Parts: sequence; structure tokens; C-alpha cells
Amino acid sequence: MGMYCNQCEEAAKDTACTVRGVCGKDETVSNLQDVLIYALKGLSLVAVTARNAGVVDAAVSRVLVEGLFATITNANFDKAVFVARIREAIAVREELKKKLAARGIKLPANLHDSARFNPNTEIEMLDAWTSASFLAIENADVRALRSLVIFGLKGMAAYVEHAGNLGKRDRGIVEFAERALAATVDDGLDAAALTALVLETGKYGVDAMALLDGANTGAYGNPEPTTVQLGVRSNPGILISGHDLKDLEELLIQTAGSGVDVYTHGEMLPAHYYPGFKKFGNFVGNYGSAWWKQTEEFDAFNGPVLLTTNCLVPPKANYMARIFTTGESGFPGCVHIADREDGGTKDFSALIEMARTCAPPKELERGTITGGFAHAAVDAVAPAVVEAVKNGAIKRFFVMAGCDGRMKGRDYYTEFAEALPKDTVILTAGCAKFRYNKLNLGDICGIPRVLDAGQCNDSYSLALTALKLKDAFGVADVNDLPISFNIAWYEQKAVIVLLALLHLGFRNIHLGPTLPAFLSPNVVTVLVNNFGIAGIGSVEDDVKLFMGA
Ligand code: FSO
Ligand code: SF4
Repeated sequence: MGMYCNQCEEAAKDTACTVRGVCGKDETVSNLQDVLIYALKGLSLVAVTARNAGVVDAAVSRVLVEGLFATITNANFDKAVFVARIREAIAVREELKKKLAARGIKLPANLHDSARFNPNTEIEMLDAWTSASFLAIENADVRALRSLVIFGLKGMAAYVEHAGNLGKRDRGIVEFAERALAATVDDGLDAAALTALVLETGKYGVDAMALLDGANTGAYGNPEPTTVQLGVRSNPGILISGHDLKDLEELLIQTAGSGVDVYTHGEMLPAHYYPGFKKFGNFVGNYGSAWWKQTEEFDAFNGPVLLTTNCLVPPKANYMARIFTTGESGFPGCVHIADREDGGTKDFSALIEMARTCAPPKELERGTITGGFAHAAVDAVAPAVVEAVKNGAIKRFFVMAGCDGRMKGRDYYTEFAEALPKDTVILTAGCAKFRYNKLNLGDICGIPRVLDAGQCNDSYSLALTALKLKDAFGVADVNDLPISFNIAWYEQKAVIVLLALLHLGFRNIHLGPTLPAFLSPNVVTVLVNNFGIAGIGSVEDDVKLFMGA
């Protein structure tokens, strides 16, 4: 059968995974994910017609958002989940068709196959893969532009789902997702129209990140500068990873007073910066580092581990029984904690019971790290920052947001951070920070040289910070500020962050460690010529380049 996936930075040979994913995804899961996206395109086609006729079904947006999110790199490795989601997408599509028929509204006679195919068994679904695969799109530029839109939508869906879990929704974003997915099967759209759609995806990416920022800060307060413990205590613990703050809140409420401590891993670290979580005495600190270190770190933790989203690395046998998934994450053989009912909560009692039987976590390190410099906190220190720039104490800011990954080439980011002149400040967000947030790079007049805004979605905060600096310095164009962008990417949330930054007018963004394999040479040329997108070189050359030496 074979597979074809190139949605992340670790695509095999910088081209595509065609036999098995570097991430561990097998061909069946990969191809079912493609077929699910195909089913969502067909659902979107029907939904756009229905919406134009005033017929709206709430199930459509839920199925779209959950389905897009579930196919993100390292989220879900369980083929049964994808078989069920394909069936559900088709069932919702057919229900919508019935509603249209009842109103006498006709769909086009030449309706695209994605809105007509109707597989039921796994084998029938896999038979549809040839039509569903990106390989079915012959024109390399069209394939690249459609990939940019679809991968951007996947990242956007993750942020929309987290916001939705906190009760915040935006109809405009979901309507756009429907329209954009439907457009990716419209062979009448040329490269110019698809490029416009890519840029429009960035606009809705900004909206999605703003929605999630409002949801997180509305529920848990504005992140504030915080010192986070890296050591361990003698109680048994639960380790929580991923990005979903609602899951964390419910876990903390359910573990309070239980004698079980809670630690964060990876992208959950920034939860410590929110005032809303500081009242929990058993919320101890952060354990370990970025997602790709989890095989050693989860083993050493000794207690149960909750994955609320990606990035999940296929668990090793020695700790697999302690891995629990929830939300869109999943792995066959791991216990999946069911979604909350409307108005209800998730039930984490199985983790708490298991934790009580486990040894406390093994200490990996001691000390602290500091973060919490999201937009409100930066507002508070803005006068000091502006003064430091004006008096020459700070020469340049480096936005080094994004993702970490396991490939050797990512040592570049540690070495780059170390090589930067001492009068520069790093603005970071996302798991990319673990490459340099324990380096002890010092401070400038009390301003830490690494300012961590939070998770990857908090790149929005970094953009707001830059836009505020633009006002403070009275420059007309944000690109005239002493700010350089050297961003590390890995999966599809980074794609939507990049498109959002382009929409906000940021230019000359350097992207590494490699440029996306899903881009065609022509699309790379457009990005280079119109937006100044560039790759990375050697640390020495890049520091000179950025510092204008
Ligand atoms: Fe990292 Fe994974 Fe947050 Fe991504 S844990 S790589 S961009 O999922 O989402 O930064
Ligand atoms: Fe390969 Fe990345 Fe796709 Fe996994 S998600 S199959 S590593 S390209």
C-alpha cells in the first residue's frame, strides 16, 4: 500500500515518509488520517452549500475541529479512532444532505468524490486512500499550497479545540475552515487564488490564537513572571504533558489533598505562570524537558503520565502501562480518559489510584527556571525595556519561538543562543525553549535574557509584544524594530503560527532547521521573494547576519 506524509519537519530524507513515519506512525494510521481529511473536505463542501442556504448543523464544526486536530503529528496513533471519525464525518455529511433535500436544495450534479464516497469498513476506507492522498494532486505547486492551507488548519483546529474546552468559540473561524477545506478540492483555483487562501488562513490563525489567549487568561489570569522548581518531592506524582489547561485544572482539583503531587512536562510547563494554578499546593514544578526526551523521562518519573495532546512518542514497554491519553491524543493499548459531558468533568481517578501505588519520581535535576513573560507581563516592564534599548543596553531582540525536535541539527539553537552577544534578549514560546532555557544566560538591567511567553500558541503574545514595541518606538513598520526572527518548527501548529506572523506583517523570518518538505521550489521562491522567508546557516554566519556585522 505505501504511505505519503510530509507534514512535519522530520519527514524522511527531507521529502516524505513513505514506508513508516519517523514519528512512529504506521502506514495504516497515516493513510486513514489522509482519508479522514478527505472525508472532512467532502463534509465541508456540503456544509458550505448548507450554510449558504441557512442550514447549520453544530455537529459539523465539532467533527471538523476534532478530526483536523487528531491528525496532527504525534497526537493519535490509534487506527480505531480514525475509522470511527471517518464514519462519523460521513454520517454527519449524509445527515446534512437529507436536511438540504427536505428543503428542496440541490447539490451540484458533479459533486466531488470526497462528498460522495461512502466506505464503511477499514479496508474500504484504505481503498479510498489513492484518491485521498496528497500524491493524487499532480501539480507540485497546487499540492504545496493546498498543503500549507490544510496543515495550517490542523494547527488552527488545535487552538480552537483548547479554547472550546474553556467555553470560548468563534463561528467565523470554523466557517473559514469549512470554506478553506472545500476550496482544497476545487480544481478551478489556480496558484494565485490558493496563495490568497494561504494568507487568509494566517488571518484566521491570528483570530484562533487570540481566542485561545482570551480563553486561557480569562479562566486562569494573566501569566506572570514565575520561578518554577525543577526538583522533586517524596510524594508519588502524576506527570501531565501536552497543551490543554482545562485538563490540568480538573486534574489539580481531583488530586488536591490526595497526597499525590502533579508535575508538568514539555508544553505544560507554562501552566505554572498562570495565577489560577498557583493555589494548588500539590502543583510542584516541571519534570524533564521537551517532548522528544519523554522515553527516558517518563520511565524515570515512576508514576502515571497524562498526555492531553501531542507530542506523544510511541511508549516503550517498560512504562506503557503508565501512559494515559485524553482529548485528541491516543495510542493503542493505553487507557484513554473519556471526554467530559456537557457541564461535567473528566474522571482522572484511575491515574490517582495508580499514582498511589507508584514510587516517587526519580530526581533528574535541581534548581529553577523562570518564565511567564506573556503580553501583560511584558506590558508591565515595557518602559524598562524601551529605556534599555534607547540607552544601548539591549541591542536586539531575537524571537526564537517554535518547536523542539530530536534531530541532531537542532543543537544549532542551543549554540545560537549561547553565541548571541550579551546585549541581546531572546523572546521565546513553545517547546523550542528547552534548547536554551536552562543555560543561565543572565539578565540585562534585571530583564532576563530569555523571556518565555508560554506555549507555542503564546507566539501570539510575542507578536503583540513586538507590535507594542513598534508603538513605543514610534516606528511605522514592525520590521524596522531591532527584532530578528529565528524560528524552529516541527509540526502543524508551527505552520499556523508562521502564517499568522506573515498576516501580522512580520517579514524576514528565518525558519529551521530545514524548510518544510511539503513546499515546492516555486512556492519557496514566492515565500522568499514576497516575505523574506529564509532558512538557517551556520551559527557563526547567522549571528553575524542578524547583528548586521
Ligand atoms: Fe511542541 Fe509538540 Fe507546542 Fe508542537 S510539544 S512540537 S508546535 O506539538 O505544539 O510546541
Ligand atoms: Fe513522517 Fe512527520 Fe508525517 Fe510522521 S508526521 S509520518 S514523521 S512527515
